[in-house]
Amino acid sequence: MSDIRRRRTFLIAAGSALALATTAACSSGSTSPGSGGAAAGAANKKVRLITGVKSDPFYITMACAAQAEAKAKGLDFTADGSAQWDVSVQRPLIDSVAAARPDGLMISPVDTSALTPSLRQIQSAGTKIALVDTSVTDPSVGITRISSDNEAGGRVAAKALAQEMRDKGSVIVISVKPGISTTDARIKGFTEEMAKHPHIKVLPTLYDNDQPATAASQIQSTLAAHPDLGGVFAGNTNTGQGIATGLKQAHKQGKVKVAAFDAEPDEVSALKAGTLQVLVAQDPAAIGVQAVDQLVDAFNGKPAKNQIGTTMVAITKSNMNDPEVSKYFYKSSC
Ligand code: T6T
Repeated sequence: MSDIRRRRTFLIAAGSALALATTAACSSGSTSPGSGGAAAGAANKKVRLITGVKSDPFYITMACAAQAEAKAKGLDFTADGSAQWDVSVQRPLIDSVAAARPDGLMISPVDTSALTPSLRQIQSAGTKIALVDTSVTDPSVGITRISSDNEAGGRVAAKALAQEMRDKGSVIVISVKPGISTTDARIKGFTEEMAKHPHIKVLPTLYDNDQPATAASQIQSTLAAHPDLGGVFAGNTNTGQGIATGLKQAHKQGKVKVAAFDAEPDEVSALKAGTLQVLVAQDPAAIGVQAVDQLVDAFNGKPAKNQIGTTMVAITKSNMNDPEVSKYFYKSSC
């Protein structure tokens, strides 16, 4: 297969959203990501980032790129994040931002509705909100929503897993918790696509609360109850990590096929070892950069793009050493 064709086979264009993203970058008049300088309107504006989980390499990668872009655009930027995926942990961070009344807030809300009243209050006090990665159900919150096309990512995971499973056996989805816009969309896309494979039985979804140890024990109890288990879809990094651990503990690595979202270091190592078979990597850096640029446009009186879709990449052992692919591996530090 030619290089170009091979390259095309792993990029998952976020459909029209990706086209929109490209269009946005070109037509909104904003300087392209990474370029220096910003019109006077944005100079020294205060922008705060609150991520879903501070220690998560997906959000670390996003924050590093956003920090660099904010510096290049002359913004006063700081990043923070929850210690764990929990409304009661993220709410105090939001409250402290509300008190500081920054010019811009980039946030990955850990729930689609519980934090909306606080976000609406911040927005009505004049802070421009960019929703990055996760979002909220209320369409009035945020000048822009920037994320992967998570349903499409779930569909790709289902297609890849069905192929790995030779289109037969049982499969289970393990994810974080219900009520997260991104992982809910992945599950939707996955189960709708898997419904097209009549010889694959989809077991009830399990939730691990973003705890790898929980995912590890869940996969082992599933194996005990369903000896024909042939595949697993892991909804995010910690779940992918936990499933890899659980399969190794059960001596089933490589026998039970796994498609996992994201590409944090432990997932990449598990892919290399053959414990995971497919990673659906996102582009958290692009999400961070695009959010900074949309806020700069807004500070300069330009219209923001309501919805921006960023790229995802299907990574396997066979393409993971391609620099065009490995550039999507997440970082654990800047
Ligand atoms: O998968 C990402 C992110 O897109 C999702 O919203 C929450 O989990 C991650 O941060 C990975 O742990």
